[in-house]
Parts: sequence; C-alpha cells; structure tokens
Amino acid sequence: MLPVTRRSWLRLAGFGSAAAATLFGARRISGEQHESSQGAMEHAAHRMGPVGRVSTEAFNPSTYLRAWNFSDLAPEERARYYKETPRPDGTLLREYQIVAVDREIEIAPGVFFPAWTFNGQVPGPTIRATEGDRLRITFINAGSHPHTMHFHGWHPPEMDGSMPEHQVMPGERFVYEFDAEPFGMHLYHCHAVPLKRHLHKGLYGVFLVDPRQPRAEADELIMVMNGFDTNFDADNEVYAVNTVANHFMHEPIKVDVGKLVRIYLVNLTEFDLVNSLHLHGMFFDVFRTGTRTTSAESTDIVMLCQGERAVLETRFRYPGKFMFHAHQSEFAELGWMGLFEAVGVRRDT
Ligand SMILES: [Cu+2]
Repeated sequence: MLPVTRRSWLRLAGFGSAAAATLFGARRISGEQHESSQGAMEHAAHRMGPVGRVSTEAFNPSTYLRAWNFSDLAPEERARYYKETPRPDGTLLREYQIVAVDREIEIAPGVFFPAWTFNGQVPGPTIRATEGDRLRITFINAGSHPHTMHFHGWHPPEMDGSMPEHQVMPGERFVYEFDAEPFGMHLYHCHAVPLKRHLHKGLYGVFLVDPRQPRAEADELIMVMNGFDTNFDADNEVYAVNTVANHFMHEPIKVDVGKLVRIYLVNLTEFDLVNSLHLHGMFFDVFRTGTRTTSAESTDIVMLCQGERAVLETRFRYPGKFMFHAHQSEFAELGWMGLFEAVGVRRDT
C-alpha cells in the first residue's frame, strides 16, 4: 500500500475538477507559503485536471446510487443472491445471500484499501423491502475474521448480531430472519469487536424499508458518507460519498429539472464525530430516519452523527451543475465532494 498521510494523498490523487481546484487550491497555497514550490506544482496539476481515475470495474458508485436488491446484476446472476416470493397476505418473503469477503478496493486513484466487504463491495448491497415483508438473510462468513450482520430496525434479540455468541466464525453461516419494520431509512453493519475496526474496514450497508403507502414517485439515490483510514492511525485520510473520492465530480449525478429527487443518506464515517451534506443553489426537505412522511425541516445542510440517517427531497429549479459536499471543509478537500447535473428548462414552482 502507498504511504499516505492525511495531508499528502491529494497530491497523489489530484483534484476532481477545475472548480474544486479554484475553491480550495487558492486557500491551500495562501496558507502554505513555506511550501511555495510544491504549492505551485500542485496548482499546475490542478489546472491540468485530475490525475488518473479509479477503476469502476469492481464497484461503480454511480451504479450503487440507483441499485437495490441486486438490481444491478443480470437476472441469472441476481437469482443467486436474491429471491422474492409472494405471501398470502400480499407481502413478500425476500431472501438474500450475503457473503463477507476480504478484498482490496481502490478508493482514490492509485490508493488501495484492504477492506472487509459484504459481497465484495463497500458499502454492501442495499437491502430494500416494504413494511411487513419477511426478510431471510443467509450470511456466509468467507472472510478471515469473525463477523456478524446487525440490522437497525425491529427484531428479536437473537437476530441482533451484537453479542459474543452471535459472532459467525470464518467458514460458518447464520440465517437472520425478521419482519421489515418500522418503515424508514436504516442500515446494517458488522457488530463484531473491535467495533470501530469492523465497521471502518467496510462492513456496512443500507437497509431501506418503504412504507406500505408508498412515497411519491421520485428519482431515488442511495448515498453513504464514508471515510478510510489508510494508515491505521485512527484518523481518516480519504472521505467520499459511496467510497470513491471525488467520483461524482468526474461523473455528475444526472437529474431532471422539476422532477422530485429523493436522497437516502446515511453517515457511516468512523473516527469523526459528525459528517454532513450541503447542497449548493437549492434547499431540500429533511425526513430524519425516514420514519415520518411529513418533513419538519427545509434546509441546504444536514448534519448526521455516526449511524444517523435521513431522507432528503428536492426538485432542481434550474438546469446546470450544482455542487454538493461535506460542510466540514477538510472532508470536502479529502474527497467528499460531487456534482449534480440538472437537465431541462427552468421551473420556478
Ligand atoms: Cu466484522
């Protein structure tokens, strides 16, 4: 692995765009005059644009945005991991196969992280059900350490995956079975000890429960705010939404002007107390934990503690590019920054 400090990785990775370089490059140079030659080099590098790109072959953050229940896989491949069966009361039995596996992942150009993953990806696959459905999740530990799956939501204690006796040893399996409730934006993660290491290594994902009365139709996006401690000093060197630093600076999220956009946002950053999402040029409605269908808050910034989540809804009024990023400027500089690109004609309502 490359030796990367909190401050040096951007010099390897380069900024995501000219906009980012203008925004942060100027401050960096003025604040670090003693590094003037290095600063000048950095600035030149910014003007030339990004240095390299992360391969999206194994994991594409843009695909992850709009995929759940393995919908990103071809039908025959998908059937290996997900099956749904109607039940007499109109709900579904949803069966999943989740496999813990050690895997090296690329989180910034040329920066590789020795992750522990669910199904080879960080975050793990999004599990999505409707309130009242039955979930049956076969968890296979093909990794090198004991792991579990701990779901947020209602379930009996023996399905909690949190106690020492709940640990699933390498080579073993466990079937988690419970009803999907309450509706809301939830999460799942490994609960083996030491907890902060098992989480931070990548063993987390989104567990989404839709209300029986569906939310309004929208362009729905899954966003996981995460960070990576590449030198294991209990401090993150790389931050992102959906794992790959600056990915959405390179590939803006395409949305339609005037159409409802719904973001399912969760903070799974370890080591830092809070993370946040700030959207430029627009406001959004906030539904904390997604457990109510009326919003009590309209804002352009939402702050979330570790494990906290929210559903955000907005309609872009103008066409063009809208930046979004952590309002902790340091996180933004270290990769947690992206763009929406709204397409269409201006709508004032
Ligand atoms: Cu674990």
